[in-house]
Amino acid sequence: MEETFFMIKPDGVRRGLIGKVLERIERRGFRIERLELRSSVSQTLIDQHYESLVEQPFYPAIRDFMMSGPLVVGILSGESAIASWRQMMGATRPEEALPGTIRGDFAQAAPLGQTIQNIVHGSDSVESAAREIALWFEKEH
Ligand SMILES: Nc1nc2c(ncn2[C@@H]2O[C@H](COP(=O)(O)OP(=O)(O)OP(=O)(O)O)[C@@H](O)[C@H]2O)c(=O)[nH]1
Ligand SMILES: [Mg+2]
Repeated sequence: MEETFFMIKPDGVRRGLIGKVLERIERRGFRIERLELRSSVSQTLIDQHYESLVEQPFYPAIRDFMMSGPLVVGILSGESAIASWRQMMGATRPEEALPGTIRGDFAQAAPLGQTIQNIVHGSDSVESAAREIALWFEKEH
């Protein structure tokens, strides 16, 4: 059994997709270990979450987007949960995400110069899952 951290980003919440995303998670057979709506998150928390991207030129737009509204965070468990959830999310860029994936079914390519809005997040390795679970669920905010 493996645990992964997942998120429904502000675009997913804004568009009323919480139920549809959770329905897919349950249908696939993951166990939802934790689930919380966070109505606002600090810049520090987002910067820590995306610590590997903070230096990128496109990062400020991502930070603004992630702080633009409520988001849902949670922990899933299951066999190969990290890779399975990434598969269900689809590719980072909506125009590359296959139909059948969450991003491929619900997200559109960002207009030129605008931040990618891709509805969901999932940890990309065992190390990042442990780091993100600790960051979002085991620290004071
Ligand atoms: N503009 C721009 N944004 C990017 C680029 N690469 C990544 N991003 C944004 O940064 C976020 C994090 O990038 P990654 O961690 O590489 O992608 P990901 O794991 O599929 O997405 P997350 O679930 O958000 O972590 C993405 O969701 C995008 O919004 C890029 O080359 N250009
Ligand atoms: Mg990532």
